[in-house]
Amino acid sequence: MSTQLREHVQEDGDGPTAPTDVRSDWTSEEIAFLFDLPFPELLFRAASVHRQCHDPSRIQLSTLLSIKTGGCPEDCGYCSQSSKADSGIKATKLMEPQEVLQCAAQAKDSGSERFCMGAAWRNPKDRDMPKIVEIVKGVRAMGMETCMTLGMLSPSQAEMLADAGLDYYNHNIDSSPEYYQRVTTTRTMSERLDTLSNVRAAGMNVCSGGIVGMGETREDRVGFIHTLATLPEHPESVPINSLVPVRGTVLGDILAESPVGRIDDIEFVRTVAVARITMPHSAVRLSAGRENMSEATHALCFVAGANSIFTGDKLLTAPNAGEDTDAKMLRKLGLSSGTGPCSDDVVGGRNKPRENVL
Ligand code: SAM
Ligand code: DTB
Ligand code: SF4
Repeated sequence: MSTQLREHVQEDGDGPTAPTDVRSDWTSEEIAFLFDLPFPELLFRAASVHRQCHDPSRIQLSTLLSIKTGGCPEDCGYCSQSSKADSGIKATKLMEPQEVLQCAAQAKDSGSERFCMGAAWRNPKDRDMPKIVEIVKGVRAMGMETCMTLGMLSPSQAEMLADAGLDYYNHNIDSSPEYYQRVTTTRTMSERLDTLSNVRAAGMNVCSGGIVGMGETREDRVGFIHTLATLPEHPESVPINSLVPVRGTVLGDILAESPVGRIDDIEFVRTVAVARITMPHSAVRLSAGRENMSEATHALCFVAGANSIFTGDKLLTAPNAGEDTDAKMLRKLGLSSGTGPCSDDVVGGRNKPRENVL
């Protein structure tokens, strides 16, 4: 191994207790090296980085709501909401602000800190923006952090959302650049990256991650993390979804026939650990796919540096673990909700959330 690589991945010497640098110059070789480490060593390094930057006993809780479901013109092979899928999801119109606020109030009562709203759009139309702005202002006025995922944004739409007070914008890169074009043909990775840079330029916090278990290779997972970890600024929030295979979607049908494409639990935990090491200050969120994940795998993910989950019985359209199950698990593991003070310094963005800063 080169001297440079040894230094960056801290193979020896001070190892994982060396000060945690934030780097945007990770090489694919370094990331592949981390993925290849003996599992206990990888976990130890990830856990060490985690406690330098975060309170390891705290898990941030977010809740999702689909504010406009189905009928999406994009052809993302994993998604039940694509109009190309035969998933039985009924297309709806954009919800009225009052209905959204009622759902947000319920989420707040259940202890959720952030309300994440998703729309099955390629991009919002300008005529949708006044309602979206009203929703952001309303949820924020309730004292919750706000996040939206509405598809691609123009610079002026990003400005509008930032002006309304939106704290986070979610826009996933989803996989490696190579695998992405096999999964979605109606848009490019470079368009995804343009939206991320519009969100950044508008001063909002960036939430961007992806999906594993779509039949991609280890090399694709390296490329996925490499793309995120070499962004000029790391996303404040990195959701790691495990594919929820939905019948009637291209990937759901393939994986139903050939479950070998499903991701192994240890490989999932490795992905979380490598995300933690390469993006030390980001919140790493266990997103879709927790419903069938064992408590033991959850526990390994939390050791590996995951520090956020989606709560509630439903994601956007797919089922989720559910509040009681999560509350029981967090209690059993001695973890509490919230993000605690030690990571207060990491979030930029002009709409810096008031309390539970990631
Ligand atoms: N239309 C917007 C977009 O594509 O950015 C927002 C909604 S989209 C449903 C948000 C994210 O959900 C996707 O980028 C993908 O990472 C995740 N997702 C969708 N379907 C999924 C599935 N079946 N399993 C796991 N993650 C999924
Ligand atoms: C993210 O990365 N995962 C969430 C959120 N961001 C919008 C969505 C998961 C969707 C899972 C499939 C569904 O519910 O339809
Ligand atoms: Fe549409 Fe988003 Fe689903 Fe793709 S992931 S089909 S853009 S809702």
